[in-house]
Amino acid sequence: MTGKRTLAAFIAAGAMLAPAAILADAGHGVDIGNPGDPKQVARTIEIVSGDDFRYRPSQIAVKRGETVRLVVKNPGRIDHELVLGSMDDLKAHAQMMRKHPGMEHDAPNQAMVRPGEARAIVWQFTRAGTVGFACTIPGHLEAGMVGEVQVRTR
Ligand SMILES: [Cu+2]
Repeated sequence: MTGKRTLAAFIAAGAMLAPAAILADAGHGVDIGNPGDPKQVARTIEIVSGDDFRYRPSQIAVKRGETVRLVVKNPGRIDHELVLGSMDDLKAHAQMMRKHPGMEHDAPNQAMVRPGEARAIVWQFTRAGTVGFACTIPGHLEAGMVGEVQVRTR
């Protein structure tokens, strides 16, 4: 299980590794795509993060190979984020965040949005299937703050 392996690697390494290096590993076991070239963006999709621990929309569809700009907006009063990854890796990430609350991190597959902010992820989805996304701030994923990108071949 990739999620378990990621978590185990983190525990083995302790907090010595730069968080970005660990988090950049999210999605390694499952091919979720790769950071996109902003010049290749075909579409912009807005996703609103709600203080009710829901994304709107929580289900989006893209074409395989498509590069999209996901703009994550936070109109609420508490911090949120959106991390792209396999569900296993997202759950492992959330578990790590519970152990290390307040950990600052940044990687191309995630956007942290404070109240009133909007931030973009430019991503190319290269494999048909499902890519998950979640808010890994402690308690949020567990409350249902998850969504899915359906990557279609046509
Ligand atoms: Cu959240």
